[in-house]
Amino acid sequence: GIDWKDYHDLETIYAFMREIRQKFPKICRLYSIGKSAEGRDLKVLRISENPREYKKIWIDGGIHAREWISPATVTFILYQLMIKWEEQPDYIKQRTWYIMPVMNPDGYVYSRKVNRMWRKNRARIPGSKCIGVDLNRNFNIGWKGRGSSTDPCSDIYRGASAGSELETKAVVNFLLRRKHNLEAYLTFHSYGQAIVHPWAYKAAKVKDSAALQRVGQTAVQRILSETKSVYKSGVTYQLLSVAGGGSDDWTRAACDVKYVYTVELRDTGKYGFQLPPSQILGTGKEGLIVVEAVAQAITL
Ligand code: 0X9
Ligand code: ZN
Repeated sequence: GIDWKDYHDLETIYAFMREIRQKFPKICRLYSIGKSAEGRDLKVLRISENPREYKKIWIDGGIHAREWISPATVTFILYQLMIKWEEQPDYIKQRTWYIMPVMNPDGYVYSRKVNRMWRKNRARIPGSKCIGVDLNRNFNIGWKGRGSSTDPCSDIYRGASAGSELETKAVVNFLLRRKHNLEAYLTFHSYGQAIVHPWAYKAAKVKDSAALQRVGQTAVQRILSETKSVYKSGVTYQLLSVAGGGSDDWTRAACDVKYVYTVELRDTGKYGFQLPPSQILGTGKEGLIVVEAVAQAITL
């Protein structure tokens, strides 16, 4: 079974999602929102006591295969929300949660079994010997812009066209059909310890930048006092770098979501993507702090 002492296989993560649904059948719904390039299910768990009314918060992880701490953190968040569901405050309970721990299951499996440093999905690229598209360069926003590559052998290959990938399409279609009341989009990556908000594809600030910065900074402060980790918050373009085709920018623009954050989890480079399992719990807490700060900021 699952725990947060170690990283787990895709199968263990998917079994955990099924277990949660079985334990809370009245409020959970498990979707397969499509198939990956290699035919794996793309799974999303919905948790809601009132899906018609409550505001929606989306959380995803595992866009990038080698960032193992991301699915580990998202499953930790899911577990923490559910173990004390009845005692949760209204800003947690009166929400509709969509949780997708692994957006790129093929890449995750490949990173675990073959190449630890794999980043992209595992789509075959016609006319190339190289494999894989960077899903976080494949969304239809600033897609032809800077920060991505047209070379299929590059780790930041943007794909043949915007939204070309099955994984991207599945998420895009799912979110577009649910954009009503969608208030937050949180996507977990590693590493760098940063909580960033749009835009990434251009220098301009998003119209709610002040509110986004305030909530991001609240999370930064709480993390500092609870785990002593130093995170930064700011605009992606400035704090990280320019890049088109990201899931965060796309959701902001296409679904009109206010609270959009990309969270770069631990660490700051000592272990990088190969974060020791002993740091999963602490990092998971940091992810949960971000989720709680955002949920709290949204009016009921
Ligand atoms: O470059 C990325 O996709 C993310 N960093 S990572 O090291 N995990 O690959 C940052 C994503 C920030 N958002 C966008 N670039 N849209
Ligand atoms: Zn990433």
